[in-house]
Amino acid sequence: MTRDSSARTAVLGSGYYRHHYTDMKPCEGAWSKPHGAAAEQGGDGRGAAGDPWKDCMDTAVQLALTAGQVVKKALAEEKRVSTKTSVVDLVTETDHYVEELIISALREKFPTHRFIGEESTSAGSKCVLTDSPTWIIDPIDGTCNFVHRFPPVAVSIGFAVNRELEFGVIYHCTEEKMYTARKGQGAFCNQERLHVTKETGIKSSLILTEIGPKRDPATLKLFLGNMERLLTFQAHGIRVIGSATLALCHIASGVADAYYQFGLHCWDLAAATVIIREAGGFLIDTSGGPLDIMSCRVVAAGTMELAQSIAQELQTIDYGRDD
Ligand code: LIP
Repeated sequence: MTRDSSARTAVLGSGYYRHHYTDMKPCEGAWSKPHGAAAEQGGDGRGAAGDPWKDCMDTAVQLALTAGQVVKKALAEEKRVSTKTSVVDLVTETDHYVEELIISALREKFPTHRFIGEESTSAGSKCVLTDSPTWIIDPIDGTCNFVHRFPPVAVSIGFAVNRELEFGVIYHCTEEKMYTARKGQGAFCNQERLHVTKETGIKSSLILTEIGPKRDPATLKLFLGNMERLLTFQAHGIRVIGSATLALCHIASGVADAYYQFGLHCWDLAAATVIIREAGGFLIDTSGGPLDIMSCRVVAAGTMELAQSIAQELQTIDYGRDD
């Protein structure tokens, strides 16, 4: 991987899109230019005219796209892999490079804003949400997938002000899908409006989850026990795709009914929370109480009934808190 700053310039200096790798196709697509009625009403999930955070959201979409192309290119390349909290909690130089690319570009454009990034937090930066405008970034969600070249890999950028999530952007790097949502303006994937399912019962629902980085026998027993209880209720199936953000986007898209996990982080949740809520869905704590994005646990579903039913069946796996 070559380090240079043209990617950042491509986002900040050039208006829409000057790409940095000569062999990459121009950064245009259905999602890059709002069109038709969606554009007039600002209903493209990207903030209406006069929206104080529209420029921030447009910049987030451009950065997710540029970062996504860096990730897609690196997917096929040799990778230097190291571990973090456990032998299965992986990180590569591309995770660091992409996070630096995104945060340095945002810091230059929005010098007073705050940043929470997965890799800078792992390196010791504070992971605290304040009232200040704050960007919550996962440079590569699904790093284990990325290392194995397994397709579900995403870039996730969330934005909060006064501790309230305002918008979310998630880019599926291999399927070139841009998921966006602005609070109060709906959720979209490449301009297609998203809607959750109306499934209310565990029976006949399709559920997604993730294993999390802890693999000690006690944790695995709790994890498998949770799955077993939900399958005993005749859930149609449980899927593990290795990316929390893309699994949550599947709930927002209505291609699955619910998701639960212990061991994810605020950077996995921030953007996806806005996208699911704007698609008509619900996110709660695994205890059944309100969502806390710093709690390392979540249940998300198309209906509150299903979310609560799943929460009742879950035994807690403790991962502490991010903050
Ligand atoms: C991953 C999440 C996954 C979780 C992993 C890890 P990363 O994020 O997508 O749901 O099980 O432990 O947190 O590390 O690839 O950004």
